Amino acid sequence: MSRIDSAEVIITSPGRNFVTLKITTSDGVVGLGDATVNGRELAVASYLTDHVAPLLIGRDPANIEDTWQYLYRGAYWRRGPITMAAVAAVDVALWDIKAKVAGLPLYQLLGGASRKGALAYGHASGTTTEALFDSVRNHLDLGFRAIRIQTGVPGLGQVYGVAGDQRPGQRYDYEPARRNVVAGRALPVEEEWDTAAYLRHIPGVFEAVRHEFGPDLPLLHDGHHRMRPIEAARLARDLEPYRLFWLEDATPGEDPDALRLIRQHSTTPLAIGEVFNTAFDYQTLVTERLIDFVRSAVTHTGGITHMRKLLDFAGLYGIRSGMHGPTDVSPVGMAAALHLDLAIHNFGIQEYMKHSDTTLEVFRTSYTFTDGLLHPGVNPGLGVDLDEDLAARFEYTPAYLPINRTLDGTVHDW
Ligand code: EZ4
Ligand code: CO
Repeated sequence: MSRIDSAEVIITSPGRNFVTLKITTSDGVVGLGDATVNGRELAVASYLTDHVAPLLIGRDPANIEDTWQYLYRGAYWRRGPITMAAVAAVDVALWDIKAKVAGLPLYQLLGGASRKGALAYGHASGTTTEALFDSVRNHLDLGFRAIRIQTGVPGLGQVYGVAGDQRPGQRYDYEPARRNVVAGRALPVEEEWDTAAYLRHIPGVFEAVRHEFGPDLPLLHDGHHRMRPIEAARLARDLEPYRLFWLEDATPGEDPDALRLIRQHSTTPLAIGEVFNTAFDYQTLVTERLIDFVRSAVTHTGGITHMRKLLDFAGLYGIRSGMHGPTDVSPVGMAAALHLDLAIHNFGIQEYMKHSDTTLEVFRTSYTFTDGLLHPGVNPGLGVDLDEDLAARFEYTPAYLPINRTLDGTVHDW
């Protein structure tokens, strides 16, 4: 029997922070798992190093389901983003090992390919409509066949999800977490937010985009959890003529009843779940058909083992996948998503923000993006190698997601 010999946590920051779990077996096989939780990286690193790695030594790496249940139930304190990212990292590393031992790309162990590649959507954004159009054209030139639309709002400064100083032709390079040091302390940036101004502005933006780019291009929009239920219902209704692929995170994730209210008023497809971490978070949303897409990331929702169950469950209700794929999911987490995307039947779309060149030097990936489709590649396992010497050169640097305040200074949902 093969044994787990070591489980090490590698923290690196090639432009942004990543936490990676590296499991090595007694046969010398190495598996990688992503454990990056944006802005809370050291919490999950400690969870793994102090409470999970010691438990793994000597276990059979082949028994993935058993290890998943052992960690999930054994913790007693079930669920939560830190716990589930830690469990996910172990799970993905063990799937990587199993597929390497089999000499197969991971998707083959998940049932093989159900499609040629995973339809990806890119993030177009602009502080003005003109800048947005330029960004959309840039994405079309890159081959994207589906595009998320975010814009600035008149009267507000920097808005979350919108790249700041974009120049024509420049690669979209928005990084949600920011390194902001005030008097020696890393603090979240504080941004202004006004929902009424946003609700007035967005329908016109979509009208302009449809006018410019036609009726066929799949368009998506992310509300970043910023609306109250009735505001979200209004926006979903106002956007109906523009036939969105989805409206994402219209309301805060912890309130599933809010989606029921949106549903009562609109046929705009709804997506939610990037801040969810178990299938239980989706139970009502799925059985009552309150959503159309599951936004979880493999990295944040218990790994391949748990995501597969969640997506099979959602598939019974006609609900499809739309996995989270921001730059804070590492290339290891992205590769895991792509293997699952390729294998499941109820795939919908995959979010794709290309990592920086520096990140891709540290994490060497075999996945490809061609003609709008992502493919995990055919290397055994996940198909990602980590250059540890290079990784060690990029030290952890605190970076946080912004805080939103309304014009009177109240902390706002987002
Ligand atoms: O806010 O990844 O759909 N994508 C997003 C992202 C998330 C960040 C949080 O870490 O909403 O930009
Ligand atoms: Co989102």
